[in-house]
Amino acid sequence: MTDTIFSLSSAVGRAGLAVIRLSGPSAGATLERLSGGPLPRPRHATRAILRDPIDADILDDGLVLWFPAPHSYTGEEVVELHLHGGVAVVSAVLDVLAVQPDLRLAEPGEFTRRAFLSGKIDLTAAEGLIDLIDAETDAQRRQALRQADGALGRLYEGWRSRLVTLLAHFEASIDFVDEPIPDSLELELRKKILFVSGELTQHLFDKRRGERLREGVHITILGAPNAGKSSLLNLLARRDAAIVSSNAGTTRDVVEVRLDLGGCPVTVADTAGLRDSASDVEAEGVRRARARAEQADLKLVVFDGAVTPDAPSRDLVDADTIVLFNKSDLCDSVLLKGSAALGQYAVSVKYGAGIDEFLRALTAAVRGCVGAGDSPIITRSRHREALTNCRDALDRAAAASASEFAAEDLRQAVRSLGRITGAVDVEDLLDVIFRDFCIGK
Ligand SMILES: Nc1nc2c(ncn2[C@@H]2O[C@H](COP(=O)(O)OP(=O)(O)O)[C@@H](O)[C@H]2O)c(=O)[nH]1
Ligand SMILES: [Mg+2]
Repeated sequence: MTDTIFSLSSAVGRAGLAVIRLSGPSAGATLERLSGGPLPRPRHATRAILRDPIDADILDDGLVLWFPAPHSYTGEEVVELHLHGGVAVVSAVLDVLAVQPDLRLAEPGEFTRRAFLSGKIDLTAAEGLIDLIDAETDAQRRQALRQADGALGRLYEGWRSRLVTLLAHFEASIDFVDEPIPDSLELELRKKILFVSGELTQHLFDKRRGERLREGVHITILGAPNAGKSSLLNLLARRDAAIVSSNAGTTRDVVEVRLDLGGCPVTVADTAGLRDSASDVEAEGVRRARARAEQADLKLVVFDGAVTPDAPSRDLVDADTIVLFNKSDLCDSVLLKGSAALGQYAVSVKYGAGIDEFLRALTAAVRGCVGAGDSPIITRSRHREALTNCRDALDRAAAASASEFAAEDLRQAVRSLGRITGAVDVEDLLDVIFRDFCIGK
């Protein structure tokens, strides 16, 4: 028999309310024991005085909810205790639960793991729930909610069931050797396989927008020493995150801040000024700056508008770059001619001139990186890997020299999709996926 698990499902610490959740075959019986009465009406908040069953000592006066199986989050019997959120209240109730028969403390993610195992949600929905709890910005919240609702899972299951049907045709022809697939049907089947492969290719061609939204868009600030890079970082961060100084070469290591730009999470990195340096430490800083430039989703290349644009910075400008000519308070604006940049702005970071326009362009560029479309998109490298495997197997199937080989490749493709949603055996993946969950979820 499965254990009944319990845990504090709200955050630890002093608060107005706290929620303790129980799930498993003894959840209902435990509630009866604590409340000293019959089970309340299912799914209705009911007031109850909770007592220690051993000495009838009062624990708290709160609300309880009873979800009989299978109509609950986990598919098992579930009880929620809504308590006063004091540290002592919560620990008194947890202590009493810990000594009840058949009860034990839940492991992180165990409630959701049970929801998956009982078929309440698929793996992509479980991942969506983790993302929803971790979401820090509005766009992340929307993406996570869509995935938790099963949109991504439905897309993958749709492809999988189409492939299962195609596979059945091939398998039938293998089982009945006397009745090989007619050539015209075989051609038709292979066309359909290629069609699904094409849809997968389109789905994969997403510039990692979903993953970028989960992880945050990486922006790197680059430019010559003294151009105003650290000043720009501080402006974006609205605090003194990096040291600003008129001494060239002050910033040596990469300084990072995480912010919310128009609902999207971004990590902005300030770097050492690009120049040939006498000092080893500064040279290492320049090496790190260049490495960052390569990984960045977006680059902000800053020039001191009062001096001729330096070659090392100019060389970094590409289609993922916004160019800033800083210190417009000191000079007339110049622009790079024939540049591939996303945009060029004359600004004064110190005095605020031109900053609003630049911030609008930057926010639009960030949104472009993550895309805020309504269709479900890939949010994890695990999905991408499985989809790529699936697509490759489909292409092999379409080109296979015999039906047997086509069937084998199709089986692989079906299996790859099944591993994303958890429709096939994914025992080996569960620990990795649920590791990211917090306790009580
Ligand atoms: N006049 C003027 N000075 C600026 C402006 N932005 C930055 N500075 C100054 O330029 C110097 C170098 O700035 P800093 O942000 O440390 O540049 P970094 O070396 O590129 O990080 C500092 O003295 C800043 O105060 C600006 O818009 N106008
Ligand atoms: Mg600096």
